Amino acid sequence: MYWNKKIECASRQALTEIQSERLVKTVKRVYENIPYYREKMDNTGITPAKIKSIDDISKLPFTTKTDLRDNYPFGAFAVPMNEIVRVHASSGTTGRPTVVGYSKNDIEMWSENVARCLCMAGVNPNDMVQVAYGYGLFTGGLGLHYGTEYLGATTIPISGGNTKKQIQLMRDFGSTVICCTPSYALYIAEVLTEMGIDPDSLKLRTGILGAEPWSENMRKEIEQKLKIKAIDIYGLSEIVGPGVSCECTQQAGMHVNEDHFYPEIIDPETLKPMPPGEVGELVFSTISKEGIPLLRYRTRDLTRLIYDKCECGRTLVRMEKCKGRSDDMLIIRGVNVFPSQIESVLLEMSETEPHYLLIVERDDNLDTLKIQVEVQEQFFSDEIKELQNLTKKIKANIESTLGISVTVQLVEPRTIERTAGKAKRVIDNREL
Ligand code: DLL
Repeated sequence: MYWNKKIECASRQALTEIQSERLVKTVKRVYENIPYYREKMDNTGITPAKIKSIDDISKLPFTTKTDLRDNYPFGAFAVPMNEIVRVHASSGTTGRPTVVGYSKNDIEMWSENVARCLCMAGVNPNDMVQVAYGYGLFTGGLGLHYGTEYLGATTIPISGGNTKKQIQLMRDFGSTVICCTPSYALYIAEVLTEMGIDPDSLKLRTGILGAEPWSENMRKEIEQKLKIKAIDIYGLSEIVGPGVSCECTQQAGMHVNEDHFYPEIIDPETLKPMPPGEVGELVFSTISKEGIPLLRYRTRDLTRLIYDKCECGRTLVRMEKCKGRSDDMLIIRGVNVFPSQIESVLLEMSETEPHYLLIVERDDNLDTLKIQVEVQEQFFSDEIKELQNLTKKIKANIESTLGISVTVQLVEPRTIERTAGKAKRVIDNREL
């Protein structure tokens, strides 16, 4: 087992002391080594001497993805390139990728944090872990890989895709843990059914699932279909990759490794800190990283922090399952819509599959939302009347949740594209 009890069960005061000491050092380091931070701080009149403890954090300027893009590729690194042993990058949907660099110590720190996460999730050195996140510039594959090795479990570095092979190895090697996106986990379940394999015949018992938002209903579906405990793991490449936070076996919020990644919740409009326990945008400061330290990085992810002690004994603050991203939030005719709300409705209905696509258009200055929904095989009937009734029912359920009118289009089972990585749920054709 890899449980760093000294840190993970530390008192709030002990954690605050570690955070303060590390923040002060980080601020000094970025000021001295990263020109854009020095400029940012000089512009706002903040000197490292003004940051004496973690309580001073709100005096510091925010960092955004644009800052990293402006310093593409290596301008945000705080150490010379000969100390960088690895780079990763996130592609993003537009523009230049965001590049991150790791020193040897960063890789060690990252591996330890992922190992902590796996341990929280109940994974142990006897486990056979199938890492089905993509390997490469994406942090998912290598991040989980280093973590499972650090923990001492057996690692199967299969990467994403080739689902039949995934299933074959799962059977032959007796994989007990699968690491992949939640949408890919569902796809694996679908292929298992197609292949006529009973999930009970597999040894799989845990899924370490993350890299995209997923609802509680989606968790239930995955747990039932794969007969596993589905654990939520969170992270972002800018901060380190997977391993920033993870659920323990209580599945009641993700413990943040806050001795390395200090979380804050802000109001995305006013940028002011939110009162404790309220939902807002998650902001992280890395307080131990060498390669690319980031201060107050705006994640755009929406969640809240829970400071109560967890049943598992860990005192590390928990973040609730992400509600979505502020930039994924669609504003349709003035109403905020999150794809996860629609996902939840579809999962509550027995006739539909959690595979859907939202298509947003603007006709004559009016936004329209069309939702393509996959119908379950047994409900996909040739009877037009039945399909019409089902369409009406889905439409009514979604409209009562969102409070806006939508168009629902039923599509045949397995027609919405499956991916081995992050699912694409929205096509926004509006020209804004
Ligand atoms: O997705 C790192 C990762 C890999 C996390 C594997 C977990 C497992 P990026 O590609 O940089 O990094 O994307 C980061 O993905 O800001 C969130 O919007 C979203 N995200 C990641 N984990 C979760 C999660 C990886 N558990 C962005 N729930 C983040 C909801 C998540 N959203």
